[in-house]
Amino acid sequence: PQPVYLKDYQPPAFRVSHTELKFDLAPSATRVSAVLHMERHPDSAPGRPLELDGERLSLKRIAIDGQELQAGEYRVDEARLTIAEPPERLRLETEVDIDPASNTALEGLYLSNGMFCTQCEAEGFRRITYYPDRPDVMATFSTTVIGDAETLPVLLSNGNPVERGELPDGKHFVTWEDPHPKPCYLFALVAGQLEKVEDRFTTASGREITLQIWVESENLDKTEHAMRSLKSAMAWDERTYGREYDLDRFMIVAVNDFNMGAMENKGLNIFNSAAVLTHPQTATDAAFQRVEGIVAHEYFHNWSGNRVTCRDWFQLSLKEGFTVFRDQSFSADVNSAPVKRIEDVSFFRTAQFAEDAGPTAHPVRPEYYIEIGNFYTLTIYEKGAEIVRMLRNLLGWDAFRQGSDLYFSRFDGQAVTIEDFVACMAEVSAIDLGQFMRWYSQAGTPEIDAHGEYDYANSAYRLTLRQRTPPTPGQPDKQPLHIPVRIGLVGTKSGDDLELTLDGERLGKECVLHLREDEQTLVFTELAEAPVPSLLRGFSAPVKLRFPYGREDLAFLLQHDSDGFNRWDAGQRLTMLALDDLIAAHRNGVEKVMDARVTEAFRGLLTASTDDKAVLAEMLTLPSEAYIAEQQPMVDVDAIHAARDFVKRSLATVLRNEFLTLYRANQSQADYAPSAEQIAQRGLQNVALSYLMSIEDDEAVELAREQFEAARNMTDVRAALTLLVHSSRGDIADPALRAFGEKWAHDPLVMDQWFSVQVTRPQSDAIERVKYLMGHPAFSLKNPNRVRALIGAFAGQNPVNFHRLDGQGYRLLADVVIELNTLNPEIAARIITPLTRWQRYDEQRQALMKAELERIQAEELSPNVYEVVEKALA
Ligand code: BAL
Ligand code: ZN
Repeated sequence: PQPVYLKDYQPPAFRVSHTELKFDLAPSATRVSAVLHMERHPDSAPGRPLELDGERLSLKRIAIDGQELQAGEYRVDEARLTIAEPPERLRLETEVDIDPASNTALEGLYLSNGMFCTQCEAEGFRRITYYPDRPDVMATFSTTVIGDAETLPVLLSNGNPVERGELPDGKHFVTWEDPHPKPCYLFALVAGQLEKVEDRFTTASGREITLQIWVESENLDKTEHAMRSLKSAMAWDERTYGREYDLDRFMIVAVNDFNMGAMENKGLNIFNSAAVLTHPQTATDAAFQRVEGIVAHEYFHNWSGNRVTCRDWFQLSLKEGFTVFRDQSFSADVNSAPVKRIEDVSFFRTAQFAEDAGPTAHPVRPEYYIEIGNFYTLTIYEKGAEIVRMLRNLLGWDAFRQGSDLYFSRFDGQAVTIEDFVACMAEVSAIDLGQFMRWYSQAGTPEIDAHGEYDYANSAYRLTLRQRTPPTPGQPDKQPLHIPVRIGLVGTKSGDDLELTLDGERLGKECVLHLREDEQTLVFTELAEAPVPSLLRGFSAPVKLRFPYGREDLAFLLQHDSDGFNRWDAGQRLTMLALDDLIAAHRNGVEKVMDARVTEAFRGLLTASTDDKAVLAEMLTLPSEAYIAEQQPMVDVDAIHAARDFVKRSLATVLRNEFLTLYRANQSQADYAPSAEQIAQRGLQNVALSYLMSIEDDEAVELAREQFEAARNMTDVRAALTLLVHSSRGDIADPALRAFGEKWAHDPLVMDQWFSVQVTRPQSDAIERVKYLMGHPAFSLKNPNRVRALIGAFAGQNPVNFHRLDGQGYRLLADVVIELNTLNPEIAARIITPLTRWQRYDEQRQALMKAELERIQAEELSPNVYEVVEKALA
């Protein structure tokens, strides 16, 4: 497969003003008739041929302006249809047959549980009909869907329905018109036996919008939260960004087989059922919050993505980074803002940092790709969002909002670039963002080494920051970045933020340093007392910041930092120092000793009164094994597991009464609501239970058992079940698992949780369980959610077993990748990730992992898997 390069971008030779589609739906032979109204692009050189993308299409007819084309007037190969000498303006008609029933890749038009549905981003539309499948070709669409009236009573597409009727042979049709020009990646079609829940939203300007969520009938009771989230997101986007919805109806459809979380098709969002369906008894608090965030994310795309879209796929972060930033801000506003930031950063530093340090590291705007489907990554999405957040921080909200308004008004209806977006921000703020643009072109996580000294004689604090970005594949040398570092100085006597004076200027109690050079030194003067610096407050830039904090400093910041995020981070750093010692002790076979400062810090957290239960639950949560691994020069999965386990048990032993009190004080009573308050309370209850269960004494096991049996919400049921299954008490866990499996056998999303709970258990039989469960009737390799719940959870969240020294974990994953490579290449290329990180492990494991990658490489590979494996072995 050949790479595509950003530098080779050319505007399309032809544009499409209007697209007429007709689908005659049948599982194995759907006839797609297309009429494209086209004309040569003003920037195209005359004589350039007309090229239309098309894959797996069986061409039945082609005509221009009513004249059938003869052989020799066009050429078809496996990727495109070429017309060498087209007229400058033309009406191109094609008819093709496609086979949705055999489409297991879930790109283009496919069948899910007997329902027809589409996924076109990034390049799925070319599996539906011949078309210039690129985001800078925007057209209005009119779509007629024809299907069997009995088996396909509901026929949906983008926009507004304008006509419907009966047809011979028991068929019926609906015609949809979408008046907003859109690229074909936003096209959508759904047909099936669906039922809807309907609501209304009145926009700020008084327009009435019909909101519909379409689901299979058994899921009608699982839509309430998504609908509430949608209305709340619509109101938020009007309030916060001045963005109103622009069609008369907004539809969401839940689909069982879906590669992504959801898709922002114009007016017809298609959702993975896991990203939209919730019910207190079937979905955890985390799932409720994820649904809220994803519903908002897809809705927000209507402006940041659909009205203004990307010129080419290298600009993917233009819409994704901005939209993730928007959905993060929304979730922060409607829930606990500090907790949302802690969760996002904690995930980012675990998973995106690992991506940035691995063989598939790429800039937020890549320079080339083989398969764009491989670039729906944490770097494009989450790091892209951090870059937008930095812009917000550099400009301040008001100017940032002005920049956003300018961007939407200047480029409405256009397909644009990241430069266009940043230029709007520079224009409204008069800030030079030239150097800042390097954030988009340089891969890798920048590292800042900071050190500081208090000069007692002059009451001054001298702070030096040095930045460096390590080499990444293809980018050996890096330039300094423009990094906003938010700083406070906390007085060691008072515990308060000190007034900051820099070069004679008073800056208040917090400032943002613009780090642009390799090294910069600041001297804060007129300080009444020695400070401990609080750096990178709120994680003001996506970097690794090192400062030689002593453990007392961290314990101090944990108590006094006025920045909630940094207070939490101080606790994490303190725990990490203790974990580092314990990991070393484990490796050296030395007795492990718990750091009393950590225990005392936890005692402080448990005994101080707090009204922010959500933050407390985060503070009491130990860094995950994956996060700890990310901090180590070489990952020793067994030592990490043992060290973390030791910390947990030590804390639980010394603070057992405190954890018990916390548990009792927060036990669920009220009827379930996904409110911030209740979620925080359940968070505390279950974090307390997890400490108590780490000792596995009879009382704790009994508490978990009782909770499992009595709880009426999935959050509490699943927490208790997980703790039991991950304990050594098979006598209690096995019947609980059985009961759970029987109760929920009919609900695939709950069975996914049942799979995950089992395959993440640290005991040594995990691989055998994975193999056994792969034969379970509820499992199928063809369904991405099942694959993620079983294989993904095992390989990503069970390090001690995945990295077993007999190589069985690696072999299992490679076998699955090989099978998925033909079934669903996009999922295959994602699920392989843990194997690609082989450089991080010891030699023995490296050899085993590489051998599996080489075994995969020897297969006939899809471009998706080929690209990832080549990079991993380069
Ligand atoms: N555009 C793909 C799905 C999403 O990011 O919303
Ligand atoms: Zn998105």
